[in-house]
Amino acid sequence: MKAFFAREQLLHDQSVEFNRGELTAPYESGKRAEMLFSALEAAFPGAARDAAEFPVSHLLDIHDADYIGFLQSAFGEWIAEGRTGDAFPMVWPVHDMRGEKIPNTIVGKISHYSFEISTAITKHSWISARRSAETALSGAQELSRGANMAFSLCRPPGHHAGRGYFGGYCYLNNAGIAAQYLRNEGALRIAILDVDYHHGNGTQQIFYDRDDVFYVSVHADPDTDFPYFLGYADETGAGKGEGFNLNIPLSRGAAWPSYGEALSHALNRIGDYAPDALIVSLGVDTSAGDPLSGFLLTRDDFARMGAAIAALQRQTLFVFEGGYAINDVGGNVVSVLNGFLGAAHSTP
Ligand code: SP5
Ligand code: ZN
Repeated sequence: MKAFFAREQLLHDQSVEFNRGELTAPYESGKRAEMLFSALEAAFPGAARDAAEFPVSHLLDIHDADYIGFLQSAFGEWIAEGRTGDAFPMVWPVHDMRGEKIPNTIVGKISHYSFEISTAITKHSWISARRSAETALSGAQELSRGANMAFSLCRPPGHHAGRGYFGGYCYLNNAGIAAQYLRNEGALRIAILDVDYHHGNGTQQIFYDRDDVFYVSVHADPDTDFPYFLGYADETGAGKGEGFNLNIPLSRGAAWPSYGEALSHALNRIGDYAPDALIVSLGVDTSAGDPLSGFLLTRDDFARMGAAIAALQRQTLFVFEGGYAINDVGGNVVSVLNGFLGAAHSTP
């Protein structure tokens, strides 16, 4: 197994996060990626690889050009207007307001290109987000060269980022960018299995009208959990993409019996689709004890998850997403990968 990582991903460093009506330390920190990297090095000696660099065209395959331009210049514009802290969005064009407008000032622009208040643009967000996408691309390239599996330690995460917006700690849709890379390399059908606690609203949006990328997500019911406004079971795709989006929302408190059943259903549907490759948006914020989540998966459950995924017998790229119990993240990810590799070894 190769595990891709890029040090520049640690540079993004948000000062505070607005949560529960309070300013808190950000849940999504560089520390969690550093600790995960150490756990991977200990569990899989020699597996670590530096992410390669890729042309920006791979980002433009998935994201709007004006959004990519905005991400690159936003922090500079914010500082040029005399501000000193991180660039936070503050106002959104809801309901019948003029959502199509892109105001000229940075405060207006940052609102146009975002959807929620806990995620800011900081001095190094762009470089970290770009290297995170390149970390996913490096894993995809490994698959295109014939590897059975790879792990991409992406940070910041990606699945909440849409074609033209950031939020939920995400700026670039790493899994989506990797999926399109594999399509460009000749794969006909890609499945994305999203097991993060939260629904991947960005990934769903990007592929909603496509039948060549099947998005399947098991997540907390958006009736009670972020991102609230997408991720319901009746969202099944549109146009050519009808039938190629599958949401399986679960109630808070879900543990392995109900989670495992939902995962089996998801994997059966992916098996029927017969994808050339599988991308797993691997959030481990489903862990019991995660500060943002309400699911109750254990270390052993994560190994069961890995084994269940391996049973599909597809080329598989794991792309890291959420997971905020920083002392448990490494062990849980290693458990998924060991579950996958153990099951892979036991089949010829
Ligand atoms: C990639 C990813 O996992 N993004 C998650 C973004 C969630 N952002 C805000 C969640 C607010 C949850 N409220 C805290 C409840 C604490 N008990
Ligand atoms: Zn999450």
